[in-house]
Amino acid sequence: MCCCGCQGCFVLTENITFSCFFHSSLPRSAVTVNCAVCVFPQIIKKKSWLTVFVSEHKVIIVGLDNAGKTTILYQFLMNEVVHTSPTIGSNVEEIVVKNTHFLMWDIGGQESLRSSWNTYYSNTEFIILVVDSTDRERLAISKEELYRMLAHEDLRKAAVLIFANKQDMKDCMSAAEISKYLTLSSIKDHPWHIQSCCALTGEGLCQGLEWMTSRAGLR
Ligand code: G3D
Ligand code: MG
Repeated sequence: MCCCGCQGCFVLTENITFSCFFHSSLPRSAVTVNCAVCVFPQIIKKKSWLTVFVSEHKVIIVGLDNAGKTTILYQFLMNEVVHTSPTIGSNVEEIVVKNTHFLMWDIGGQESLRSSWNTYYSNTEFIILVVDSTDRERLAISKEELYRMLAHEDLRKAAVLIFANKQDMKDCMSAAEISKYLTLSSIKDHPWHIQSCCALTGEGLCQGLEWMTSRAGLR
């Protein structure tokens, strides 16, 4: 179903949401999918007079598949764990923290989707990189993706929050270990912060959001 209630545009698999290019700068609470026919009525309906004057900070949530990106997004939004399926395309939600509005794009992390991450980069102020702290084998790939993003012109001014997720799991790597492996201390041209967390309980997520909120205030 389209986000304006229109039924006829797309057939969606349960738990998979799509986001529409036209709505990238619009605040919303829950997004399913938009069709061309519905775009303009939707703009009028969703963009209330109040929110026209509120500046919004665009955030992309990236990381390999299964890292916990979608779980984190919905913990932010609802403070509860939602059942997730691999994200095809993206989910987008508006999160408001202390009057700071973040428009968060959770982007699918499967290998086949990573080459299209750059289509989301324009106007991004924050990158949230989610790392599965138990996934030692693929940490090198996360590192490669991180440095590829940091070198991208459209992300020149972006700040990076790294979530070392799944800290509840036995034998997980600590945030310090991940930081060392990712050589975060060598990053001088982007503000960064690493935060250990558990998306299932929400532990550590607020601290990450607080860091982002404090940085958003500096812009
Ligand atoms: P993704 O969006 O990065 O691909 P998801 O990842 O949010 O879909 O999460 C992938 C799986 O990891 C889900 O399990 C989810 O419940 C689990 N997960 C996410 N965060 C944590 C965490 O902090 N700790 C633990 N133990 N598991 C977590 P399923 O079983 O549904 O595939
Ligand atoms: Mg996902």
